[in-house]
Amino acid sequence: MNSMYRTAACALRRCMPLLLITSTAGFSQTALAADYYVDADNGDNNNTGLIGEPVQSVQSAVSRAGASGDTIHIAKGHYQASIRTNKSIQLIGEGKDTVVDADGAGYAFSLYGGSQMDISRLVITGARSYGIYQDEPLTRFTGRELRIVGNETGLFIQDGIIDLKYVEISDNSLKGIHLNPDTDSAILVNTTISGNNTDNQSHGGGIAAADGPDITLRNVTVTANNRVGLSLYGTTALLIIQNTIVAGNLSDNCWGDAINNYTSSGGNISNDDTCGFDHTSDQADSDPQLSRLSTNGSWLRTHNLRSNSPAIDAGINTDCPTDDQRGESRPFDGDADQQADCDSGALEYRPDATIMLPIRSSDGKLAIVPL
Ligand SMILES: [Ca+2]
Ligand SMILES: [Ca+2]
Repeated sequence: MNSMYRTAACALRRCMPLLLITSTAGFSQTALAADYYVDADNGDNNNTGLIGEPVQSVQSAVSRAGASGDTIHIAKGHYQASIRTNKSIQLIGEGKDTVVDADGAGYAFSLYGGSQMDISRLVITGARSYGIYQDEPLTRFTGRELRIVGNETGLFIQDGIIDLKYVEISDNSLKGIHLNPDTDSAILVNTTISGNNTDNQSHGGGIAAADGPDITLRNVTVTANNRVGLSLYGTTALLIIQNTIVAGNLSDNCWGDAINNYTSSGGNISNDDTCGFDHTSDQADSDPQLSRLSTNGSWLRTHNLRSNSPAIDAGINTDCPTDDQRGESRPFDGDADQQADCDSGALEYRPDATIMLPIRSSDGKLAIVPL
């Protein structure tokens, strides 16, 4: 009987190689999975791709990787790429300056046939159709710390599971995420879906799902999408929706018959009544007072909450993530009532530092006082 254990996975800002342990009929062997390196400026595709000998293209490193368990480290740089792979590997970039640009090709990444694909710390852009296309069969795609921006559709999922955390999906010209019926589940945490459907196409928007997928949204912000925020229809099931803002989308925030077929987990806010937010802690018809999409201290853009936002300390603390999309800790006492409660949405509000002013008092001494 064979078994494979993943002993370490990519965590926020820190990723570890995989350790594979294979046991066969009483015999066992242990091997470190390989690490490959890509550097647009200093790499050469004639290199081995091992440490100290980076290749130049992402595709070259993917070609060198084994079928399962290897990790590809992508240095800062601009990479023109359209990669189709069925390998179960990890790709790790270096944040805002590691850009994978499909440059008008149909996709930046097309994933199929693997059991697990992890991509983190990249900007994915420039796809004529899909930033990430998850074909069938793929068991699971995990995305962490990604900007998926400037494609036609950010993610188009045909099958399997997508698991997204700390992800910005913005300014795609048609949709943020499309989930086809064979999609098993979509799990989104600390993720912002904003400003999609820049071309104002009739069926665009934030998230669209048809007949089948089970969806979990926890501390997600869906706003400013041109037309519908959440389009859910048929047998799509919204398993969990908690501490999520669906507001300020061009037409209805939510649409589709599946919207009427779920139980809210609470802490949600919408500025209309189309989402069926009926938990006692939900706020329908309530403007969450979002600021514009901005970095807010992270390279992954978010919508900050204005100081009068009803989303501040309005979330459910059960299963509140321990940090927000920026990596700032949660929950934080944003309304200064000595009770730290989770906020709704992808960002945990922190009041601006109090501005202090020096003044000279009547006796001539300097004092520092709040503005
Ligand atoms: Ca809070
Ligand atoms: Ca509080």
